[in-house]
Amino acid sequence: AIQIDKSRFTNLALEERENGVWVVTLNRPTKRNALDIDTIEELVEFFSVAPRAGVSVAVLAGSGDHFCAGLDLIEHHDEDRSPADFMHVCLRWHEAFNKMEYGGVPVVAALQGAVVGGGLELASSAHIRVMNETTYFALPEGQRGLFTGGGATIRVTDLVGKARMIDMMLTGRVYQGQEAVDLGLAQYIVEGSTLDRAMEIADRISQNLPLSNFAICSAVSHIQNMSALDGAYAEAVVAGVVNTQPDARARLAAFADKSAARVRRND
Ligand code: 1HE
Repeated sequence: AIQIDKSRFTNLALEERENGVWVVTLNRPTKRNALDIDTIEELVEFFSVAPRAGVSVAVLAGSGDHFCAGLDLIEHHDEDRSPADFMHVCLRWHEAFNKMEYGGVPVVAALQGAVVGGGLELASSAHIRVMNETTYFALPEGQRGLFTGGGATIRVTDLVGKARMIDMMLTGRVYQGQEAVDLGLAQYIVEGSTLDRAMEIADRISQNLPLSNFAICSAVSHIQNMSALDGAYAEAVVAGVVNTQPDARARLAAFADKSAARVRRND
């Protein structure tokens, strides 16, 4: 497997935990983890190699009280970018976020405080989002004279629907608490540490076979972009590979000999 050279990362703090779970922490708390171009490049690098480096699950976190304040507005102001410059910036964001969504490594985001603008674009590229009572979601681009450039038109619209997405962009509406879960912005709301719960979720996911996780965290997204006809075909091909993997034989045998856990309703 490829080795991840942690010394190449400064805006991201990388930590390897048990069972191939890696914690990837946005590490500019004094800037509320705003996404400058260096951070985006580090995300591209990490999520490009992670699928081949034995990363079973990536837990994405932000240091400090806020997950992520979105685009680094100071850098954007100082650089005084041309349209072409900023288009290329956005294409790097897409490179990073597409690697996350389609790369096959499950990404669990631990969210606290502001998850706004590009921070929401980043969070919406994760497969699972965990929030708590401090977490809030918004798209302040409209008020800043900006537009989303990191995939929100696609991913946030997928989560909340077109009408809510447009309302969030036009009015800067903030969603928080249980309502945010009900809308689909997060799947879990917890009291206290979102990182602790994200780690528990990651640990559970890491018990699955890697090829199953790869398929879940790449095929569902790819198939969503296909027609139903082509998607059904792709699903059959993926299932052909995954459902006959040699490592699955032991799990099937355990079911057959009744030693495997049964699926039961929650108590
Ligand atoms: C930043 C940024 C940033 C904070 N870029 N530096 N995003 C926004 O419009 C969100 C802008 N940020 C905020 O609304 C607030 O900063 C927060 C709610 C996130 C946090 O509030 P607070 O009171 O804890 O912090 P603060 O005092 O506002 O900021 C602390 C420092 O972080 C300060 O720097 P300092 O050097 O003066 O100490 C801020 O300048 C810095 N900071 N947010 C740069 N975003 C691909 S297109 C994507 C489009 C977008 O994402 S638009 C951006 C939307």
